[in-house]
Amino acid sequence: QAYNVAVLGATGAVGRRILDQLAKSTIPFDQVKALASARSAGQTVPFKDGELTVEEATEDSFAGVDIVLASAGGSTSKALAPAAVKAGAVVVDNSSYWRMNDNVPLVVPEVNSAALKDHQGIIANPNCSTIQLVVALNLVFEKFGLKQVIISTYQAASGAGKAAMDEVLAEAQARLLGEDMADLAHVLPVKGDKKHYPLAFNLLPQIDVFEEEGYTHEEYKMIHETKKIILGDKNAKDIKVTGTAVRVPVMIGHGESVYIETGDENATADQIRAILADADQVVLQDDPATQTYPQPILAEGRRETFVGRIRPDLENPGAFHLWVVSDNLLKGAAWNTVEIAERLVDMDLVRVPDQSTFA
Ligand code: A2P
Ligand code: 11C
Repeated sequence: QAYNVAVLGATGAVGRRILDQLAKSTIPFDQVKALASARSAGQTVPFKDGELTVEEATEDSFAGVDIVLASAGGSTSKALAPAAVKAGAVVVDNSSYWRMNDNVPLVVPEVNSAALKDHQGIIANPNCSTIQLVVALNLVFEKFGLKQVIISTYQAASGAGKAAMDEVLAEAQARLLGEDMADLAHVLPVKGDKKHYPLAFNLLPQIDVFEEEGYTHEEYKMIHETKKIILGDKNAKDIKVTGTAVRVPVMIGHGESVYIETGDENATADQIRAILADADQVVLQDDPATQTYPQPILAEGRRETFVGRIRPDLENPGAFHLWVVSDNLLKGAAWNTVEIAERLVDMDLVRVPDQSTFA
């Protein structure tokens, strides 16, 4: 069987990569539709050796479509995903809108593809910083248990979209020419927030808007999404998760410094290295003698998650530090979305159940 696929948000940084990953995937596709806002209707986007003409996404766009791969923002997914499901399509959504909904599995295939069995037509793709974290931690959790996880992120500008990337480059250029760069900040740290600061030659400890207790929305996403994915249907004790999310002047590839307390005081760094060396879609880059460790410029364009700097905490037995890097636009977004669709095909789950709450 071949599937008709629609990519919603096909003109965006992630949507273009979804088309590329779809072309390289094992999904047997027939027709592929590129959908975006009315602004882009009639434009073309590259696909395989040719191009697709972009159509405006409306509630009527999904007739005959089997799979929707969506990355068009939360409000678009809120409005259009139910319409797609009503038309009989299964939606894999990269926005944050559906992630914490009890009727929506939140999936990283290497970690919890079993959750796909309960889908009701909408499957959510987690936040990029969550995905690489759970890929690195899941097998450690299964072997030793996890009591606590503390994350500090070093997140690339591309997480905030193309306009943010362009802004950083313009700021860097101005600074190198000896000009004032403060006036060039219009997007970061958060497009809709009151103040904007340059990211070039700077660090911004704000990703997304501030919420209760002084945490940002990005920090809450990492906390809640990690618990939903890792704890999932397993009989695990609650894991304590917290973190600080920081934007750094890198274009592509998020870094994460991760502190974990396992449930086994005798666990060793060599055991953790051995687990990660065998893990699906993880690349171990961990050799201080040869200065080998993950770096964003080495991860760009790759589907895997890279882990290194694995070392025991010097005070707490069973606790470790890790450094985790992944391409936030690929494993953090486009590839994970397409990979979920691959699993749906492999598990024969490309269908909307009769009792769906969304249909
Ligand atoms: P468009 O290019 O027409 O605005 P990014 O996050 O890189 O900015 O990409 C966002 C994607 O979501 C783009 O493809 C964008 O299309 C699409 N999009 C934004 N708003 C809508 C909407 N109301 N309906 C459909 N697609 C939308
Ligand atoms: C960032 N993590 O780096 C964000 C981008 O919930 O899918 C992804 C937002 C999301 O700014």
